[in-house]
Amino acid sequence: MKILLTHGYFLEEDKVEQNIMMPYPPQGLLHLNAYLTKQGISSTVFDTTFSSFKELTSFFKEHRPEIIGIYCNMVTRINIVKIIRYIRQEESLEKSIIILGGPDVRQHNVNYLKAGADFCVTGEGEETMLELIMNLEARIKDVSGIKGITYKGAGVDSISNPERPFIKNIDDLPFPDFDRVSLTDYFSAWKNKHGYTSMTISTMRGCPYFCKWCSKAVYGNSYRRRSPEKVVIELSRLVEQYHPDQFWFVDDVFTLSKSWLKEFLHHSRQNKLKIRYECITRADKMDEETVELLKDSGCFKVWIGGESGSQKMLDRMDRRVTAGQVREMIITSKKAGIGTGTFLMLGYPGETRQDIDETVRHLKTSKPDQYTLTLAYPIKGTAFYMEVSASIRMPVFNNFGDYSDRDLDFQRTYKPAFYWHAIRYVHHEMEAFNQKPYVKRISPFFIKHKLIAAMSRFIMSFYNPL
Ligand code: B12
Ligand code: SF4
Repeated sequence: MKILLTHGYFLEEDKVEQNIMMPYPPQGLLHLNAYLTKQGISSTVFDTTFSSFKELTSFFKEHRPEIIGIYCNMVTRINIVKIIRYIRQEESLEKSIIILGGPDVRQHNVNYLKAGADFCVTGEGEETMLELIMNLEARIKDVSGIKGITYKGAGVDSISNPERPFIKNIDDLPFPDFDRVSLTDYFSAWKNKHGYTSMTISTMRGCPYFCKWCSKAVYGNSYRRRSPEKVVIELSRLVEQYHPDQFWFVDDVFTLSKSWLKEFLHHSRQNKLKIRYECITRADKMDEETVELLKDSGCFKVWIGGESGSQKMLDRMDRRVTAGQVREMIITSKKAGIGTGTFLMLGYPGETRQDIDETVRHLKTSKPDQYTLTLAYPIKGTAFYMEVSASIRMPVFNNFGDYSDRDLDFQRTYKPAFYWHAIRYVHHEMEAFNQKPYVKRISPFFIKHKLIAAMSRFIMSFYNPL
C-alpha cells in the first residue's frame, strides 16, 4: 500500500515563527518512518513546514496514497481538520485511509473521527502503526486486537481498544532519517536568520513529574532513556552527514539522571564527539557538578523551567521545585559560562499582583540571559484543565477544528485585559533593568521602558480580583 506521513504545520502561515525562525523537522514522523522502514514497510514523508496546503493537496491528488498518517498537536488541529475534510470530499482519494497520531489525539479522538478520520493512534506510534498497516494490507477488517487505537464502530461514534504498553527498550528503535525531509530548507532558514544551523535529537521518552499544566498525552509519566552510547553514535552520524552547528535535545528533563550525563560525557570523549547543544531541565535536577558535566559535554545554553517566581504559585502548579533552586541554578550555570533561559507564565489560577511582582524580582535576582513569558492556557487532559474546566469560555467559533486549546480562556484572578498590561509590565520592567548600567539613568531606552512599565503597573492596580 502507498503510505504517506505528513503534518499540518505551514511556516508561511506562522507570522510569529517567521520572525523567530527556528524551524525543526517533525521528529515524530521521522521516528515513525524509520521504524516502518526497518520493518520493511516503505512510507513517504511530506513535510508541510516549507510547503502549503495547495502543494499538499496536489501531492495527494498526484500520488493517491492509500494510507495517510497525520501528526496532530493542539495548534495544528485547525489545519488537520481542514486536510481531513479535503481528503473526504476529493473523489480521487475516496479509498484513502486516514490515521492520526500525536499529542492532540488522545483527548479529541471522537472529534477527529467525526471530522472524517478512520483511526486515531494514542500514545507511542511505532508498534501501533505497524500493526494497523499490516492489518490493512492483509484486508483484515477486525481491528479489535490492535492496542492503542480508536475507530468508528457499528452504531457507535467510537471504540477505543486498550492502551498499548510503552516500548520497553527505546534503544531498539532506529535513528530517524533526516534525508526524508529537505534539511537544506531548514538549514537555509537558520543560516539566513541566525548565521548558524541547528538540529534536534531525542534521547528520552516521558517525564516522571506532575506539573499540572503539562500535557502528557503521548509518553505519560513513563521515563525511558536511550543509552548514552547510542545517543553518541547518532550524534556522530548526524555531525558527519549534515555538519549542524548545534543541537537541541528535545528531552523534557535533560539532566534527570546525573549518571546518564556522566556516561554521555565519557562516550562523547571516547568518540571524540564535539558538539554545541542546548537543552531543557529542572533546577532540582541540577547542582554544581551537573553544570560542569553540561559544560564539558558541549552545552552552551540550558533552559531551566521557572514558571513563576512565587513559591505559592509553584506549589499550586505542583512543580516540586523551589523558586530559590531555580535562581541558584541560573546563577550557577551563568558563572560556569553556560547561557541560561527560563520559561515563565502569567495568569495561572490563584496568581495575584503580588505573585507577578515576585516573578519580576525573581528575574532581577537571577538575571537569565533569556526568558519567555506565556499567558497560561489549559490543555485538555491536564490537571490544570480539570481545575478550571467549569469556568472555561469557549471561543466564539466553537466547532472542533476552529480553535486550539491556546484560544481557551477561563475565569482568572482578574479580567482578561489585566494580563495584557501585566505582560507589558514584566517585559518593559525587564528591558529597563537589562540596560547597561552606565547608560541606565540617561538612556532614552531606559526611560521609555521604565515609563511604559510604570504606566502598566499603575493600570494593573485598578483591577481587583474577580
Ligand atoms: C520539540 C517540541 C516542539 C518544537 C517542535 C519542533 C518540531 N518540528 O519537531 C517547537 C518548539 C516548534 C514546539 C512548539 C510548540 N509546542 Co511543542 N513540543 C516539543 C517537544 C518538547 C518534543 C517533541 C518531539 O520531538 N518528541 C519526540 C517525538 C519522537 O515524539 P512525538 O512527536 O510525540 O511522536 C510520537 C507520537 O506522538 C506518535 N506520532 C507522531 N506523529 C504521528 C503520526 C501518526 C500517523 C501516528 C500514528 C503516530 C504519530 O509516534 C511518535 C513516536 O512514538 C514536546 C514534548 C515531548 N516530550 O514530546 C512538546 C509538545 C509536543 N509541544 C506542545 C505544545 C503545546 C507546543 C506549542 C503549542 C507551544 C506554544 N505555546 O507555542 C507549539 C506549537 C507549535 C506548532 N505550531 O505546531 C505540547 C503539545 C500538547 C498537545 N496536546 O498538543 C507538548 C506535548 C509539550 C507539553 N508537554 O505540553 N514544540
Ligand atoms: S513541565 Fe517538564 S518537568 Fe513538569 S511534567 Fe512537564 S515535562 Fe515534566
